[in-house]
Amino acid sequence: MDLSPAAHTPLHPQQRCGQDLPSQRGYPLGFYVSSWRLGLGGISSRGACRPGFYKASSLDPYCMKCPPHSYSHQEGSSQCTCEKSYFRAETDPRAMPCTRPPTAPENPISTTNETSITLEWSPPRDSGGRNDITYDVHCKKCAGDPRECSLCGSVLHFIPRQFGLTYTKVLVTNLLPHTNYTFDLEALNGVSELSPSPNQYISINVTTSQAVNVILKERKSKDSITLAWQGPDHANGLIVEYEVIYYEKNQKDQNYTVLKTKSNSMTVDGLKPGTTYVFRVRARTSGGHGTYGGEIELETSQEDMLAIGDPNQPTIMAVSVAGGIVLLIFLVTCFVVSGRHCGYIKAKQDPDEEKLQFHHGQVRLPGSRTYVHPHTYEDPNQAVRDFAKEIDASCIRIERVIGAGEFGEVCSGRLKLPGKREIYVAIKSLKAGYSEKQRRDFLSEASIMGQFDNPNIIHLEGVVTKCKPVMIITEYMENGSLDSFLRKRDGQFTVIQLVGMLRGIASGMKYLSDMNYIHRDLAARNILVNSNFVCKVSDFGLSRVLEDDPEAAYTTRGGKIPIRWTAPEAIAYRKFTSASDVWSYGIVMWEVMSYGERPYWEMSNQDVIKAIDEGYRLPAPMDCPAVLHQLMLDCWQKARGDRPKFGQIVNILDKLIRNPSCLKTLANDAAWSGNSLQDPCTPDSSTITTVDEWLDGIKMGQYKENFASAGYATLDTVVYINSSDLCRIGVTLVGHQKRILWSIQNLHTMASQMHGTHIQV
Ligand code: ACK
Repeated sequence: MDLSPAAHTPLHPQQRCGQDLPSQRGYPLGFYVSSWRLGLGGISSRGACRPGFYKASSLDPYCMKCPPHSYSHQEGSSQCTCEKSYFRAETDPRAMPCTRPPTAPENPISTTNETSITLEWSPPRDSGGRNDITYDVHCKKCAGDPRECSLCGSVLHFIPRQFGLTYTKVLVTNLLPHTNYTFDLEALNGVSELSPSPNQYISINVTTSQAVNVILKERKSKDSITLAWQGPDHANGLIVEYEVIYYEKNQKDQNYTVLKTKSNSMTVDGLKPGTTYVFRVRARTSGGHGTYGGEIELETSQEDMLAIGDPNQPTIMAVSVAGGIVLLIFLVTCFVVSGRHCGYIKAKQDPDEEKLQFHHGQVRLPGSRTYVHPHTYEDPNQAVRDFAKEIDASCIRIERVIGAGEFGEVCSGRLKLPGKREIYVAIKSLKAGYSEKQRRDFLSEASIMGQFDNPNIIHLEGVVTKCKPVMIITEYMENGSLDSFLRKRDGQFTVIQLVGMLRGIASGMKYLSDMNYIHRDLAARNILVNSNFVCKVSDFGLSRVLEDDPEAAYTTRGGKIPIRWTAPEAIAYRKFTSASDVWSYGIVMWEVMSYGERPYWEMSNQDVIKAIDEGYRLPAPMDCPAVLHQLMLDCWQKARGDRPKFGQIVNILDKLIRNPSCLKTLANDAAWSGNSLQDPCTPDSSTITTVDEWLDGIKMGQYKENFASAGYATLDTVVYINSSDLCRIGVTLVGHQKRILWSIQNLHTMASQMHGTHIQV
């Protein structure tokens, strides 16, 4: 069998079935084609053009048929009038069809970086018949209540510009910290201003984070440093406390300390003389934690002395004394209220491994950890109290059931806390008749989730434990879990949008690994997607890997593990680390790039384990950029030390987003390597003899009749099919087209590699 490369050209991401790609800017392809020229056929007995025809100039020899979406009712018309809702721009030739404004841009996605945001979107579904689309971005700023929104004014910077954008991406900088913004993305074309209807737009809501940036003053002695700082300019609520993190320069990985205070100053003592320390401060308001401000490096003095050149010494002394007292009261209160569990304690998942360190009345963190395993608490209810806010059940309105979890139903609803605006939430409830252990395990998810504060980690609103049913309330993610979301939208995103989603997940995982939290069940089904297509890592229950995940299977050692997503060392001897999470992340990348395909398809778990052990890895999904497949392969390095860290993955993806040209080379362009698993979409070519068998083999049997009636009777004819042929045959879904074209390509490759090195699925 021979297959010319042109025979299976992939679809352009924006191309829809039966729709040609645009040609000349502004005008639809072929509008000038002479099919509208009808010669004498359009001339009446009196020599004038008949209705439905026109002649632009009396010198023209022919009458022209009115172009699409226009008409002429009278004889002798010199031009045709546009139908209702269609228009002709001043510069449009009369022979050009009338066009209309575009629909709204689609699939908006935002990436927030403190006070700057990148917005990206897909072109409108309907361009209105034109090819001169531009985009305008309008911005509103809302202080909590949507009724209090105002225009953003000219303080924001839009790069490359705010109006008349020709690309589907813009960077917005200079945003206020911790503020809600709404960006309306509007698509326009050459006739938008002629239409009386408002332009169609789509909104993206984003919230910037809040940083404490400025450390105003400092005072140093040989073993202490006093800091004072200014709170964020625009906090999103009352400041509850500040958190100061510090460590010896270059020693962050060994040891750092987190302290809390309600004051705007703090004296940190017990420091080494003549040593440089790095400090960062963040605020916590009723709305949650802000981001840490920039790093400040300060060196303790060799001798006891006050900072030179500080004109505010008396003030700072007073502030520091006040701060010290507040801090002391705060710490004492914590000890009284929480027993041994004050502030942050070590973040290890094995409760026995390390002991807490107390030092100078502070809680010291061995290593760079802040995650606290609920098992480190003698009383797990205390962990819930420490990390999750108790919500009064009367503030919650349950609206509908959206799914089922191990412990009970998952519902959507609304939460209205006093003094706050109503928000949509997801509500997980614990079904009646639970045991104490089930209650503890159920609530452990809240104790874990409540410690995280990151835009790519699902946010805990609080818990209801004082009445039944016991509930966990989280932010609502409109698009549900990532795997089903992608399956529903097969082929609908640009590669950059997919990379944006992957970047979000990697960033959430970096945050978790920085906190020394190991997820163990990272998979697309455990990622949730909101209305802006922001992906957030979820599913933090203690027992979930064992019980809740339908993918988890028992291993020979008795553990229950989601085999297809899990690194070999974790399957073999339960070595779960951030590096094993990286392996799972590689599988998530594959799931995303294949729009929710099942990893290793229908292979059995045993075959997957064997294939991986023999060195086989998943091949690149259809249309997957080569760099992304390479990154997946890196995540699947056998030696876990050779896998990239999440921080490196975020950096790589950031670079790709900044330089999309790196994504142009597709992995499928290269010949199959011996390191690939055979595509299950391509059945064993030696056993296929008919088109029907082939279609059944790739689960596209529903198109048998379409192929037959289009005259594709033998496999030889099938191999020349391209995407336009598929449209004509009646295969209109992009996902199905991709599957068929990919299979054709692989049929061809298989034929030339028959009896080759691939393992049989
Ligand atoms: O794919 P889904 O719609 O997304 O179905 C599952 C179901 O509940 C059972 O887990 C959905 N789900 C879970 N948490 C949330 C959430 N925070 N927001 C929206 N849907 C959620 C999940």
